[in-house]
Amino acid sequence: MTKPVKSTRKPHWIPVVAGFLRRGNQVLVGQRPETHSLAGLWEFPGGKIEPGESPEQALARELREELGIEAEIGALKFSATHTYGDVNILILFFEVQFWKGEPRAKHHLMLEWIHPEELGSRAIPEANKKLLPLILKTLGSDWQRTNG
Ligand code: DGT
Repeated sequence: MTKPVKSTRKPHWIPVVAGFLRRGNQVLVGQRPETHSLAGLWEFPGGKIEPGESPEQALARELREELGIEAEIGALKFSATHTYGDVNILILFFEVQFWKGEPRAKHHLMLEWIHPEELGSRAIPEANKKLLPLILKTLGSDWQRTNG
């Protein structure tokens, strides 16, 4: 009988949330600050879930801290896993359709509203590159439903 191979280290999973904020047919992206990992890359606003928070609470907090808005967190669109060296992330992407206030770059180097197709030519996190077809499909089909 073969025994299952035991790993000496437990995988370390970091739960992360990110939001798709839309304006017309554009989506909001922010450029990661110099002081953080993946500096300069364009990401969807969000961050790590803190202990005791639900994913929605975490995303609402991150959007308050990063953009200065009070947001109503919508539907979970999809989740994915990604490994950066010895760090594993589980990332949940939510739709965010309603918020109070105008997003300001309180954390990012800058914010931009872009057409989703533009994501393909931007420097974005590896995790999102892998997910690009799914991201485009999600944003594309939503817009068709909302706009037309
Ligand atoms: P901190 O304060 O340094 O713990 O940072 P947080 O809580 O703002 O979290 P952050 O942004 O450093 O961690 C999010 C992780 O998820 C990071 O490894 C980058 C990765 N990630 C991949 N795609 C995205 C995305 O679209 N948005 C965000 N926010 N993070 C992403």
